[in-house]
Amino acid sequence: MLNKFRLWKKSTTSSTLRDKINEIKELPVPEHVAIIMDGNGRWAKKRALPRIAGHHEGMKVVRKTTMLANDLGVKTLTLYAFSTENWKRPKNEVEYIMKLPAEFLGTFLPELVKNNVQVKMMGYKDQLPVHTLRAIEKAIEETKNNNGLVLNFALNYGSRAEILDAVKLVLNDSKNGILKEADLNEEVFSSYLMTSDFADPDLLIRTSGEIRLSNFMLWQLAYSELWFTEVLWPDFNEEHLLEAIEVFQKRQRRFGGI
Ligand code: V07
Repeated sequence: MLNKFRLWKKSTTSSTLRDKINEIKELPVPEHVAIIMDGNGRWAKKRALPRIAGHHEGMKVVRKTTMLANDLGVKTLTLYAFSTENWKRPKNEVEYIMKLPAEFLGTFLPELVKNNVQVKMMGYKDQLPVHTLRAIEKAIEETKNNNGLVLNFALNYGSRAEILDAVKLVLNDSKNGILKEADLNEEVFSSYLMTSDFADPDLLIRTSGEIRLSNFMLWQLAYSELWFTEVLWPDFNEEHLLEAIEVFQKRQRRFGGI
């Protein structure tokens, strides 16, 4: 009887998004999802649009992804919005991208507040334009007491620099007698990284068909499930996120079975 039911359920292809969400919620959902939002420029090029049009479209996908992750009960969503390498892009493109946090928050901050989302940021703040940093810090402040999804933007972030800086902090604490060599272990070292507030990602998603980490959370992704898709970030929708989480759940089940 149970098998029959399962068979019937499997062959039902017309299940709505809501059904799928509820199905996924029955199994453990990854607590921390990290996403490399790649393919915005290529999406624009395919449509003969300027690259900035792809970034703007990608921004809308950030909102939809955040809302679904929150709905699913994901605890932390880390989005790679800008790498330390991205400064090499044309000046006008960088200037445009740096206006996106303020535009995003100008439009969606009330919704984030209403949905109990907490905004955070990791990365090198010093090099960011003041208008960019001000907008983000206002959002961090206004959402600091929320206890739903943590929406963590990696902005001007690079993992090797992060690790190197952690080593320097460790050396300094060692010199000052705050940290003894014998007390340094993986957990303690982790606390010197920018991600000290977060658990390691359970699932990494990268869009746009590149099978690389590109200097993103190298230490933190040591044991994470990796999911790569050809879908370009502006085309990434609810179905795609659910698919990635479904695959994650299947892998976890197999792992648990052995
Ligand atoms: C950016 C849109 C998404 C695709 C990837 C590149 C372009 C949202 C933000 C953002 C950042 C901080 C914050 C609120 C929103 C953002 C950058 C680029 C730099 F508090 N999208 N988005 N920031 N893109």
